[in-house]
Amino acid sequence: MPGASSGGHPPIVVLTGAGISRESGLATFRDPDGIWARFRIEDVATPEAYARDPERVLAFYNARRRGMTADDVRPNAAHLALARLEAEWPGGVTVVTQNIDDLHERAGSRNLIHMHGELLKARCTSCPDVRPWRNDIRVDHACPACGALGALRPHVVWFGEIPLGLDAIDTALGACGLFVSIGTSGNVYPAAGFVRQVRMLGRARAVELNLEPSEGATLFERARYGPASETVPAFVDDLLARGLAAAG
Ligand code: BJW
Repeated sequence: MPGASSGGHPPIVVLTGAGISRESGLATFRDPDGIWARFRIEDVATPEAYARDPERVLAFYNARRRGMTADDVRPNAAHLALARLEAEWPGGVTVVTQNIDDLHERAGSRNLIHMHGELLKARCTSCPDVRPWRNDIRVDHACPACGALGALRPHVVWFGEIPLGLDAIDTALGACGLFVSIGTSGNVYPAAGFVRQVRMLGRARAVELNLEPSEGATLFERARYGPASETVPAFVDDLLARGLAAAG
């Protein structure tokens, strides 16, 4: 029985995607008004695009960084509910986010893995330096650590690059008794494969909270559909009141 050995409060892994930040004012990728309706992936989100035209790629991310740091972009009720779950759930909660915004940490989540990186950091392609970076990155910037010119890039994971934190994610998925996927379309791997991974291990229940059924919807045992700002707080209240029975 999932969670039977841990008294109804087994470790939880929550996977989040762009949908959780939409009601904070940040666009998703694949919705009709999403980022990929305005930009081609091949132009802005691959290492080849950056090698070919770094100014274009940096401009894309500079604009998104400015959007993300706007005064009216704040954590919404869904981010806050996940931070409350982490604070109150006895079995421990790991949030694995595909998002490069900082809304989970601003809401108070601490056990957090940014598998696709963080836009408020820059990294150097000439040395191992990764550092907080809130301003535009320009092609003529020098790396503050090694001095290399034109080597700074956003600390994000593009298509064809290996996501971050995969060992820690594997460990968390292997130990969890509940997997919750929130606001992700299930199009991008390896994140899209996590639900299959936990179901194959046979120890975890899997729940989807999304606006609509995702690509992998049939792999989840339970689903609640609606805006994250409503479904996530309600699900968290239910979990904290009834334990794993809320996911059954
Ligand atoms: C709401 C809502 C509301 C809206 N409330 N919900 C063929 C087969 C299988 C795999 C591959 C393949 N060919 C290539 C691959 C691999 C490739 C891949 O998956 N490609 C697919 C397109 C097929 N993956 C990679 O290259 C990854 N790396 C990799 O695989 O390395 C190899 C490796 C892996 C493991 C071990 C060893 C080696 C890297 C992927 C990098 C993705 N990067 C991006 C850009 C990051 C930086 C940036 O933000 O610009 O990440 S792409 C983009 O998609 C971004 C997102 O994190 C990611 C996922 O999108 P997400 O979050 O799901 O958003 P949407 O818009 O798709 O969905 C939003 C959802 O929310 C929708 O369902 C809405 O309904 C919902 N919603 N409003 C609740 N209010």
